[in-house]
Amino acid sequence: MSAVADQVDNPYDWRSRITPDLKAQFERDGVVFLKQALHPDWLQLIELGLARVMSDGGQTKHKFYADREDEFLETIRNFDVTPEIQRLVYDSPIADMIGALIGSENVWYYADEFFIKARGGCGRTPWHQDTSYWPIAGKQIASMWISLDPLPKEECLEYVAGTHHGVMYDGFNPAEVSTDPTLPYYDDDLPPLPDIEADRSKWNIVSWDIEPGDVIMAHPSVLHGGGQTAPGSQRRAITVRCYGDDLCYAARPPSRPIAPRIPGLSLQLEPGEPLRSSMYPRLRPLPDHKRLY
Ligand SMILES: O=C(O)CCC(=O)C(=O)O
Repeated sequence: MSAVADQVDNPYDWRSRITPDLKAQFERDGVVFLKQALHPDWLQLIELGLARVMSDGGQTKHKFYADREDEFLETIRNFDVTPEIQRLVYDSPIADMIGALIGSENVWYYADEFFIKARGGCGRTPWHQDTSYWPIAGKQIASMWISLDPLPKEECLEYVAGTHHGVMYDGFNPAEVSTDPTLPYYDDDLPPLPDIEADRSKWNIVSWDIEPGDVIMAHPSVLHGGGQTAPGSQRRAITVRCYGDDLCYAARPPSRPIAPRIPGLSLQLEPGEPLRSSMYPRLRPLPDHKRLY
């Protein structure tokens, strides 16, 4: 088989998957879906990383709906403490795919998060935009959402297409999600989140049936939220977030810390400066000290 035919036939060759149409869709909707884009080996690595995170008492498990039947867990910046997630971030095609989608040859790591709904009956991930919590501005950033479990679209992460072009709302308050998932985080100058669940028909909600190996890539300013798990189901997902050249530091309301907290960042950077910090290592081009050959 010729090299060109091989590229087109091999779904795991990311170069043939990030097409001009896909990039145009990302620009328009802020979210795209790719079937069978990640080789099962990368999923195995995520599974190993998740097992280490769950047995690591030093990695904080944040609880949504704490101590209720619908409780689920989230862990953030697993990269900092988990060799499997470091390998995933440096060695897998995730950074290449995000770089190609956002149009940046330089790619930096922003964060990763596990969302662990380990059984049926775990609650909804509240609707939100990530950028409300993050000290950034710019277009060249995307999160890749990867589920280890097959899911029907109702249990997948859902997005309101195009909302990255609109208003930046306040975040939800993690401590109050059991009471009202639209209660504001900063309660300062950002408008409160709309109650999307109250009338879903008013919003252009998109989601997909998911098989392991499928991925969703989204701009973090797109409103998104996640379905409950059905009885007998589980949904173990990781999201990996990377950015490119145009991303800058930006201030957020002073009433609450950004999430995750990055103490010292506001002492190093002025609003509008490129987001450069030892917290955000370069992934592409791969630094020499990360080359294995
Ligand atoms: O998986 C989830 O429920 C939430 C994911 C999320 O908010 C994200 O990827 O930004």
